[in-house]
Amino acid sequence: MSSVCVHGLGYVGLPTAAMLANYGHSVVGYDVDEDLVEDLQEGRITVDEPGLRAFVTEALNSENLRVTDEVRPSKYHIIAVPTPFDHETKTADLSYIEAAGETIQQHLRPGDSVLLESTVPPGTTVQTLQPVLEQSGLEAGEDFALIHCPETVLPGNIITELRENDRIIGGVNGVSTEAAVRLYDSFVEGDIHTTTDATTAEFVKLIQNTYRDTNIALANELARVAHDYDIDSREAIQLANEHPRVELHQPGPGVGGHCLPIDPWFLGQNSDELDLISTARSVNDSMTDYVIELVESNLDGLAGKQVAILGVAYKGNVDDVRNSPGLAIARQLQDTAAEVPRSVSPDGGDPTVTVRLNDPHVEDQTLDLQSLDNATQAVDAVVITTDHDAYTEIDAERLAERMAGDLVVDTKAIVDRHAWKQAGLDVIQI
Ligand code: SAJ
Repeated sequence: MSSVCVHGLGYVGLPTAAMLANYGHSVVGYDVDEDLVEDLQEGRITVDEPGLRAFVTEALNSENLRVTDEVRPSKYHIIAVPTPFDHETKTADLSYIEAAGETIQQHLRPGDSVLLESTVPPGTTVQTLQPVLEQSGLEAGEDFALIHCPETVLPGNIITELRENDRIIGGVNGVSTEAAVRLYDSFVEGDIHTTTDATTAEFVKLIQNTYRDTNIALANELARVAHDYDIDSREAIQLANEHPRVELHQPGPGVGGHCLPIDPWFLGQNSDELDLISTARSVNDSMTDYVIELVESNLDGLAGKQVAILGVAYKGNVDDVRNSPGLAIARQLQDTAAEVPRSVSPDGGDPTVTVRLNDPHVEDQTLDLQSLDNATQAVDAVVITTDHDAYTEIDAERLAERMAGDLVVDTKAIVDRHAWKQAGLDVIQI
């Protein structure tokens, strides 16, 4: 069993720290956010991730996990800090990684290992992190091990995936790779794949998310084409996927979260070759416009209309609103309405669109979230933007009675279209 210091206690670092602690390692969880440290020290775990609260509590109670605002010398340092992306310049902010490296180098000893788990542009481990760590006077690969080991956990299923997913381990040399394998082998039940090139490991992580983003873009484009032929895109995709070498993803209102909409751009940090990849990004980003066009054309204009958006989380059954398609649609609807000149609004009346938001998983004081009943009362249209399980249980007849209009745009195709039509609703699915 080893001593481990996990730097960054977010949605990857915290479960990783708890996992290692629950497998008997002596773990220090460190974060620069003093409020977060205090919350965790007092057992408050605020992330809405299935099973996480009990899992972290178990680790804290065992005393194998201690949360501190001080770094300790440790055999392993794992970095799981954010790498924010600037959409204007299309560059990643690596300052959190540099800061973590700066802290670690002050405690680094010969024989220690430093593992970077954060998602980064290719080359970051060697070009950005290594020089900072070597300020310690120690040499990467010689005196200490340096490894990129990308996290691959799916929000909503983190604890299971942390244990069961395969891992890619890319050390800067063989000795580094072996040191990391020893640690991950203690809890990973999936296969561990190794490469002795950290940059390859960084690249692999990015192309996994790029594959998914590009595949979803194809599904989104096909859904729009299918709509023009009056075909059910989901049925067509399901049938196409019966072929042993076809695996199309599902269309929707766009791609949200903090990985798929961003990671493909990391590939472009030092390459001009992103052609299909950037087009796929544009296709996915344009889905919010497409949803609005569907609402607008089926309501004969937006001016003066009331629209309920069901789902501001970026995907089903999570509470995370980062790059949420639902929120983007809500904001765009309001902006579109603001641009409608008064002269073209029907009867010269109020040109603004009233947008109401509902989400059973999200608690966000900055958003005016309403109960399902309030959000849908007297609206002209309902747009379902997130595949929360709760939305599959909506009573269509009660909804139809509450709404003023009858339009439902179900961007995730989660409701029973035929039953909802029988309840008097006009359901359009993407
Ligand atoms: N989505 C679709 N159609 C699909 C699947 C997803 O429109 O068929 C949308 C979702 O609704 C959501 C977005 O894509 O808005 C992203 O959701 P996701 O479930 O595909 O992925 P994330 O961002 O929650 O997690 C991804 C995962 N990557 C892969 O599956 C390759 C996860 O394993 C990574 O660990 C995570 O990114 C990460 O941290 O990089």
